[in-house]
Amino acid sequence: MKPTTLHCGRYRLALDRTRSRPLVMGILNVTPDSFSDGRRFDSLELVVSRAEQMIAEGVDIIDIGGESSRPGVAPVPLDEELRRVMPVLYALRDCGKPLSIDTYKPEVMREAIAADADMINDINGFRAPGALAAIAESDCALCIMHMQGIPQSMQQDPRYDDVLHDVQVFFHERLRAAQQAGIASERLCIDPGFGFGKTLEHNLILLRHLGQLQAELNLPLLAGLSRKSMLGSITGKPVEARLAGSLAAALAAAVQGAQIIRVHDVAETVDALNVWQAATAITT
Ligand code: 9MG
Repeated sequence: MKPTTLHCGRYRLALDRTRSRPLVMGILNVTPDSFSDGRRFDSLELVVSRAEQMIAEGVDIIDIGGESSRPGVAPVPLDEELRRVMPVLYALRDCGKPLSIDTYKPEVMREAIAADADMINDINGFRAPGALAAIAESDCALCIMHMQGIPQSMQQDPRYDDVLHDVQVFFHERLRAAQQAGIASERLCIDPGFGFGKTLEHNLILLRHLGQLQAELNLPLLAGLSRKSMLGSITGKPVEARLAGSLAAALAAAVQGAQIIRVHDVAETVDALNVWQAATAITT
């Protein structure tokens, strides 16, 4: 039996494929390269209006991130990440959609939860000392992502004995740690971390076996493939021309059982998933 609900802070998210399409998590970047002029006040207005647009387009969760995790990008200091993320979280607090914070820093997690964040999306799988303790007492959801290495160097010759097995072992260990920290399994979802310390072949093995991963761990599965370089490797297209590849990847993940899809292009992904859902819905 697949999990049918995710306990997500102020929300209970239905994940039942017989009733609804996979959920769409919209990416809301709050990094200087998201803006042309770098002015903070205008930036906040721009970010909030992008969030409003995503809501109008049917987004189910908004993922706010103040640090780029692209390969090779330098880390952002704690105070700068807080300066980027917290005003956006305050501004969107009552927007009616669950708010996820994309961070691996326990201090950001604590501040975000105090400001009503509903989910923490951690590319580091809550491995930083104090990360699980920072969120244990709250009722936010956790997205535990697999990453080999660190963003600065993770794409330099990633290797596995058996990528599927190694990722499964990672999740078993993280789930044990979460359980020991007193975190209920209803709050957890997992993500294989496409592109995070993985070659194209590793990514494709994981994508083809997502269903197996989901069945083995019996937790909601989140997949992030939107505009990623693996799609560029397959299509030969630059990042700004990867919409069709991103939609195909979203559908491939949905077919394999992903229940949450993290994307830049919300309207197009919602349409694609709605059509897929209508065409394949289990009605009995
Ligand atoms: C922050 N971030 C960038 N890519 C991601 C992915 O694939 N999954 C999750 N959970 N977060 C991501």
